[in-house]
Amino acid sequence: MKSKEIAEKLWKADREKQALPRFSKSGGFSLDTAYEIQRHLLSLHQKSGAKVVGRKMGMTSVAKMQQMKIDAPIHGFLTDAMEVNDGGKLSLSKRIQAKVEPEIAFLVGKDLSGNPSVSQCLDSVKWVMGALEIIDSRFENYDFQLPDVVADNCSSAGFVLGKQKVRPGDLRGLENLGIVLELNGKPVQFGSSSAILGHPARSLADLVALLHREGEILPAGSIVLAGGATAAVSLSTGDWVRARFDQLGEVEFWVTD
Ligand code: OOG
Ligand code: MG
Repeated sequence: MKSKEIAEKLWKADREKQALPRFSKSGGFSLDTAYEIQRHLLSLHQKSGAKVVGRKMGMTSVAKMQQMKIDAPIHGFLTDAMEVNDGGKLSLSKRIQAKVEPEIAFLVGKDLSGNPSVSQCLDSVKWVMGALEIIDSRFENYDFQLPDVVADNCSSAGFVLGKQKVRPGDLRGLENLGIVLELNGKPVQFGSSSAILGHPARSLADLVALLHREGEILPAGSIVLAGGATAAVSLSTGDWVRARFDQLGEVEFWVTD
């Protein structure tokens, strides 16, 4: 199958809420091909009217690597159509098997390119925010290998940005912020921003380096999710999800039919 056809299958699986067996079960493809498929998938999102607003990193913490049994950082794209407002509603009517995970988000104020250092990345960050990511694998039971999940845009389905925006210089230790994920008022996951490659800005630096390998840059204005700091939690209708972050406030949403 050609990359374009695989992207169309993933797009259809998402639109029709019909999860697929992982491609790696029947031969699969390389990681380079997986990113090519992801780029075709992006054009399908764009054809439907969505606009790219940023990028996400995945598998940047031990908690996620252990949960998903994949140990290499990966990246995907975020579009305006994926955004859910803080305090808003997430409808499961369009989702297959949605899960949520707390993340640290950046708004990048200056273009980032090449292989920047962590401090160069921090200099370019305008805002740091607490965030929640909604993931929804297009593979049955989240059963995938590295190239599968990359092709599937790293399971991306949605994101919520906290209203509180903080400049990196105004934070006392971006590399060790406590994070609590609550489901219906009960804490279900605990983490720290240190779980994200030791420092969330390391994830940003790795993202820019990965994009550079593909001949791309991270433009000013991009939103970046640095990767889950805890394992992800499954969502059901009626759930109230809230994440609480040291120095970055709270982010929440409600899950509806
Ligand atoms: C893949 C997405 C990984 C993260 O933050 O590590 C990810 C998955 O878990 O299905 O978003
Ligand atoms: Mg994530």
